[in-house]
Amino acid sequence: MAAQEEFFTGIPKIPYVPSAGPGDVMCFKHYHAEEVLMGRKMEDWLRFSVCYWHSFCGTGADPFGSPTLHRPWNEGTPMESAKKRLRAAFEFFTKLGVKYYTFHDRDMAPEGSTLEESNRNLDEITDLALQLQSQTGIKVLWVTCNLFAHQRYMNGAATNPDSHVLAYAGAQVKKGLDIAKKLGAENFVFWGGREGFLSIHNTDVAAELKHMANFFKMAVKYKEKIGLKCQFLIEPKPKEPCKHQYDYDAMSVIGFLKHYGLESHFKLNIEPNHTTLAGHSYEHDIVMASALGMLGSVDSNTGSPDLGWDTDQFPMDIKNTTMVMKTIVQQGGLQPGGLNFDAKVRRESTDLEDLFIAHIGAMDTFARGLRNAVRIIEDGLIAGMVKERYSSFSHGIGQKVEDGSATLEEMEAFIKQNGEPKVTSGKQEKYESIFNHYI
Ligand code: XUL
Ligand code: CO
Repeated sequence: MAAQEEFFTGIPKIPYVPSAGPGDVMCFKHYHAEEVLMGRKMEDWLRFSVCYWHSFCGTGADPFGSPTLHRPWNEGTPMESAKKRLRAAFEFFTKLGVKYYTFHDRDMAPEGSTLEESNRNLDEITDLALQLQSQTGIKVLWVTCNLFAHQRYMNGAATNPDSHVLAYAGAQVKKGLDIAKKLGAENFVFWGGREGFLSIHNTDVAAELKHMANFFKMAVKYKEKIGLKCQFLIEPKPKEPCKHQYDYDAMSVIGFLKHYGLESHFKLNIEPNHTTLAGHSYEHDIVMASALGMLGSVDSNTGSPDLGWDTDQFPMDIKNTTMVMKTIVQQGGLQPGGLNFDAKVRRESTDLEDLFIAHIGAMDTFARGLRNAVRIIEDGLIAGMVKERYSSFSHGIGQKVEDGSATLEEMEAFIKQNGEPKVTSGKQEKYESIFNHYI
């Protein structure tokens, strides 16, 4: 057999070199896959994943400018380049040492002129994906269906006012679930980019929400029918491309799921750049989803908080990753979810090696976050202070509130007996100073 074409020539498997200097950006200085922290390998805490759409389909085009990223795999017919892209992607995953990848159906294989043709394309390309997976041991973290790019979806997919369009989306998701089963995907994501509205005047919100819930119920039913054992995830985002998206943020999605009785079938895939677009702090939705037992996976990227749009940058802020990893370690990990780099190199970062530099930098940032989080948790100082802050709920009237047996009459009797509570400092700056000690 002829040797396969190499796309990232001159780049070896990325090594771990903790002593490397500041200018050495093609090695890990903090991420050491095999090292065990709190009883688990770093790679199992972090479960890194590379996304297909930005890293292998991204062109660098923006609304004001043409493509800047000219990749060697974009050659030949759409099907030929889909195969080259897949081989390039697996070379990249292997050299980077990342065990998971994510993709949309339409970035893996080109859309045909009919559903049947699109499905045939997907069958052919995923045959090759399956072969490359078994050769390398690389796995699918999640699959998703692109229900937003084609013009048929301009008024929504599951929330489209035309049931014909909704049916198309259903047919597409059916195939997406089959592909997820074929490739052994560990999760399946729904991101509702066009599930929302541009104008409230032409929108029946109650009908659309009900249709979306029924759409999810169909997906749950089909998943069970084919015996697909993966976690369903919804990815919140407040806006862009719609003016308002129904899956606004973690709490809106959890409320939606509970309202329609879907909460046991789904968890959340939180993307911090979406969280900041919703006006929250970076870690907000990760903390909220985790607190309610609904954090399933993370699209680990960042925005520029001074911009109002989704820039999908690689996460390079150690304070942010420390807060995220603290939450993840405290909930016992993300499995079967992971940290998926839904991030793109800037359109000005045009070298092929920039793809490596970006991922390595972000992986090291998360590795530092993990190391910091482990020290915070093992020291127990902050946890002890928080425990003390809530200690009044472990006995007496507080305990009755805790276990749900207290009444308002008891509250009144307690106050008549004990009078005004004393003022207790929240000690915010003390917590912030202690947190900074670990960074
Ligand atoms: C869009 C976004 C998507 C989803 C998958 O903002 O984050 O790439 O992650 O469709
Ligand atoms: Co995302």
